Amino acid sequence: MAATIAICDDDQSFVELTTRYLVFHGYSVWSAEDPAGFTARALEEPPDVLLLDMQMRGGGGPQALAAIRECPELKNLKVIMCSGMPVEQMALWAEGMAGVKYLAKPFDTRRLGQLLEEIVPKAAFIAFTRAVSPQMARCELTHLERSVIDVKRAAAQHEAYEKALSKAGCDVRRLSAAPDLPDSVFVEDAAVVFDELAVIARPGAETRRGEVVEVEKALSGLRHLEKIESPGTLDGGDVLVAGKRVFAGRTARTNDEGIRQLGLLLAPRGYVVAAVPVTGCLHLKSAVTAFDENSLLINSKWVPRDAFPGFDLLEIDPSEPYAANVLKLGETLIMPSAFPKTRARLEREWKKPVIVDADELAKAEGAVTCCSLIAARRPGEPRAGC
Ligand code: CIR
Repeated sequence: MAATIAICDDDQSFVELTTRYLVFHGYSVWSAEDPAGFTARALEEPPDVLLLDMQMRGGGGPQALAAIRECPELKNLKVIMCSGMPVEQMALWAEGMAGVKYLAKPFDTRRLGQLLEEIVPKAAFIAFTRAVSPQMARCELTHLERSVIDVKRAAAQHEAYEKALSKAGCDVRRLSAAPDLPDSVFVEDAAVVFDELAVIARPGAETRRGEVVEVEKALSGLRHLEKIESPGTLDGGDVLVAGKRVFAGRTARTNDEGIRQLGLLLAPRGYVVAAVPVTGCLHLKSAVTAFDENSLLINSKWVPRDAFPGFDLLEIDPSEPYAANVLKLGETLIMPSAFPKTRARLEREWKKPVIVDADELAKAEGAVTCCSLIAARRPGEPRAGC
């Protein structure tokens, strides 16, 4: 989750400008105009960092800092003191106080950004997610028989999955829910995010086209956007990115025109797109995903091995055809609990994956990559499996 920054300052225009900057950079922010107001709220809603003004009408920052250090719940709080005074003078005021940094006003907001990065390093990835729709039972199904979906159980599994994403280093951002769109939890299909741009998909299933609107809004502040246009269709779940090599599944959802447009959008940025035939499953990434930059987990009954020259290919256990969908984030590999035999193979060949229950979501033909849309926070962050 995003780090929370509290601002304690009685200068409203400073608070407004700084809040705008911080929110734009993905922080949660709240403010108080005096130390008493700050302490009361901080006990309810502890921040990660306090931006504390030195000279407020109702009492100075140094006294406030001393009071915070005496409060057991807040004594370890990281503080950035700010004032119109020179930094050296501020440092004298708070001499000997651990966990305090200084910023002289007016300050360059980028300097504030750098200080915050040092104090609370941001997550390496942003993971967009979306709540399970109460209408999930009406989801699209292609290769599975319809079975009763326990929406509450699916939602609980989805929440646990979001926690696993956080633990893996993601800043998890839930998009506003779309209760009328049964498949909206599967955000992966609405876009593909690269370091240089994001491509807004045009889902092959008409019932899913409305899902892209909110995803496009969310990505617009983060990346340059391009779009797959009619008559092209493309689902994000059909696009496997491994460095500059991009594989696009030719499926019932993604057509040749969609793949052609993707290739044209990516070529100027140095990516090479290869079309891959897929049979027997919904998306390319139902059949193959990456468990490290050079290694793919594959079900070669659904996708040919020779489509991936130069990669090490690990076969799933044949008794677990749906096991090839795993989500790699930095050093973490997330995998569903339903595939113990393939998991044992992965543990032998790679290392222990993080296991989540996803069987209720799987009844809607979804798997672990489908429930999030991952964007590297810093370009170049290794994220095989996207
Ligand atoms: C669909 O058929 O579109 C949904 N019920 C499942 C989508 C799963 N998404 C994915 O594999 N990327």
